[in-house]
Amino acid sequence: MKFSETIAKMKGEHTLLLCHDQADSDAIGAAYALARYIGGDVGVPQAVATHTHRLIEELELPVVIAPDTTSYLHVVVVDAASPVQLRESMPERFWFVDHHPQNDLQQLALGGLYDPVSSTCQLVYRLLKELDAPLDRKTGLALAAGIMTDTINFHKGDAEAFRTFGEILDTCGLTHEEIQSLYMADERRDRGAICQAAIQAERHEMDGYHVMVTEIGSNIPTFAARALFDLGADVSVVGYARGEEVEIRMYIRQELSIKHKLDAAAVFRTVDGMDQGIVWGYSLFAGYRAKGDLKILLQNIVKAFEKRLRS
Ligand SMILES: [Mn+2]
Repeated sequence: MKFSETIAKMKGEHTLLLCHDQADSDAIGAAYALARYIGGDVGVPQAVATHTHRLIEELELPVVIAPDTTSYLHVVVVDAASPVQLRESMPERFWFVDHHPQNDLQQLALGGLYDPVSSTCQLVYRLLKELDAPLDRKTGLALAAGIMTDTINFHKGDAEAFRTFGEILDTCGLTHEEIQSLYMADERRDRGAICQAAIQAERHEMDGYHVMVTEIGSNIPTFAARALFDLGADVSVVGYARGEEVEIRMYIRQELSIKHKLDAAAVFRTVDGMDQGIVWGYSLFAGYRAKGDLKILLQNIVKAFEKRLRS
């Protein structure tokens, strides 16, 4: 049976659309669109990512924190690649939709849709199209937002991602600017913090590549890392510390990642001192969260790149 038919059967039944922890827009967008069609709840294990708050507000979406997965007839996990990302909310029986290059959930799932494309949202769009489901404005906004996030604002992406984004704009009467405005740090204070982080950034040149490292005073390291990346960094690393809590985000340019066989998440896992926290991400982006000393961790990240790019 096609997974779209499975989805169709869930319609009207008590269903949970479960995102990975620190759900990003691709997860929330996919979950929202499916929830809208099926009529279910959207949940996350602990929290959603800061950059997704605006989208959630726009969608007026109630997100269930730490949902009781056993109380649902069906659980569909979206945009998650491994059980670790589901924490205590790891369901016993679940379906899944995902696009990550590696996925350790699929062998545990009842079934689902797996295709290592650019975003989960484009897979959900495929499903809804197969079902001839109507695409309202909010569903379009949700899916387009997810595609924008996972293509890193169209810095990368397969043909389907671009095509789907265009189709959504067309069908739902949306504009690129409307989707983009969900991600602009529209608070003047946040933009100031990003500018300040950029000014203070250290730039290391290694094998002709620009490795930029900085700290930011607001808890928006992902935005800042993306801003440095857009500025021209081949590797952008931004850390944020509040007391002992440390957040670090990193983007790596694809060309560099291929040339030096670098996987952002794998790099983080091997940096000195970073075994203490949680690492997530994939080849071109990684996130890190833990208690620790930010300055030392950032120095160790630089050292890790020195070792890899200069050898
Ligand atoms: Mn994704």
